[in-house]
Amino acid sequence: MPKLEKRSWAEPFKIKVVEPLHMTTRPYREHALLEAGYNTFLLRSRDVYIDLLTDSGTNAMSDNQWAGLMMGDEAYAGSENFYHLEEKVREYYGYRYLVPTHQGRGAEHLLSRILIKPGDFVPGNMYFTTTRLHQELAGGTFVDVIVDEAHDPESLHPFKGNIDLHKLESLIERVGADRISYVSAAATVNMAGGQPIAMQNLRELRALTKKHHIRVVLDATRAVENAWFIRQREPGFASHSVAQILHEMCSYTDACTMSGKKDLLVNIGGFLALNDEDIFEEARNLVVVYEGLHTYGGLAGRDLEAMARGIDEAVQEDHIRARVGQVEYVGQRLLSIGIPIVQPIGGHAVFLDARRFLPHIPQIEFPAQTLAAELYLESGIRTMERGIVSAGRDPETGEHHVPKLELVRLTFPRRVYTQAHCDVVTEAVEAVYDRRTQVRGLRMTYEPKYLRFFQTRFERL
Ligand code: PM9
Repeated sequence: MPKLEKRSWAEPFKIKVVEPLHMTTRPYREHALLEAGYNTFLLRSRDVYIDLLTDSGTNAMSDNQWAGLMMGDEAYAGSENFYHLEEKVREYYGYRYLVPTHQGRGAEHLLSRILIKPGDFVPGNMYFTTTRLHQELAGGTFVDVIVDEAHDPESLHPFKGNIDLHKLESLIERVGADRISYVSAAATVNMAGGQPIAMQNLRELRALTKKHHIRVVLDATRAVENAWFIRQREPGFASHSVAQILHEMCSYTDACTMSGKKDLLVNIGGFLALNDEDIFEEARNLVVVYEGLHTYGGLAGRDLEAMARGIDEAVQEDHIRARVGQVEYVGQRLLSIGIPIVQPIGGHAVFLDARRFLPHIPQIEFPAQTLAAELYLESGIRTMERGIVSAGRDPETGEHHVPKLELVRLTFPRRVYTQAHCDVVTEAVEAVYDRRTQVRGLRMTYEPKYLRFFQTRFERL
């Protein structure tokens, strides 16, 4: 058996408030899953034991952040907390202007409406569900320009989030720079398995796009995790702080959309941050229509404050080492018992490779959705499908998008679960793996129009 990566550090916090967990029986879960149409999004949280559905808004806030809630300035206009957040965004991300939004997709909506004209193309390093939908709703077409290695769960490329600049160049040649709204660069790349983009790649992207006068928009949702990977893996960065790396990453881009519910350790919140004054003026006007006044963007003052304080904490080395280290720990344990996962291990989650886990189930019978359902049945652990269901349908043809990656995401909320929980998780995965040949696929019984993975219902074949 390969040796386990040694974990020579412990969580850099102690627990002050606890929330009881509920364990259920298998017959109970069988019933709950049936009621939920075999979709883990439709389970009630009280029926879940360890919740690895997402790291979005599920983080534990620090005592400092909770104290910040009491400092919420709930004025309709000009809240002090807005100015605090603006100061922190300028300090760590480096953009001049800030437009708060209720969460990441609020920022994506504003930006897409402003920058995309019908018939435009938006190249990016793999699609993300909400990001692509807003691009499409604005009349754009997403074009995947990520490196090929990103679509191969077994490739050990250290920067599988990189943009293939040849793919981007040939798109520019084919459609013309005028029809490219912007390049959408995510750090890290969620759907590829939480994989980072390299600083060198961002620099080269900046040079290429500058030549063609094309903007670059960073999806900074997990950019701190990306910065950590750059420090670990990219030559020349070992002695840089995570904060310095984050700042440099942003400096090669014109704007960012942000879901603060991830890196920034809050339960709700997001923003659009940018350098261009004209676009800022437009976003500041549009936010009033869709989110709320430009100094609160759909959030309470206390939420803005928690996010401002979260930025300071997110870039602390102890924190980010433990956060990514916990995911690494689970990934290494699963590898050591032969479970097929995406490698290298990502920043926010371990991704099970459902194709190799359940090779007898064809993709059209939803192997990743099936595996997520089986894991819940086995153990009460909730995970998320990231395969053909998440990929949705082509809006032109109505056909399923058929992604190469058919994954189940075991997503770790920040500062929530202990190493003992992690061990229980690996044992549950192993138990399903041992009986994998008996598992049968699923059939769709209901499919909503947008972001179907949230609400689609299935039955067992
Ligand atoms: N990500 C996640 O679980 C939330 C639910 S799935 C849609 O991974 C990126 C890279 C994300 C992301 C949300 C958003 C949208 C944008 N970019 O959920 O609207 O991972 O705050 O952010 C989820 P909001």
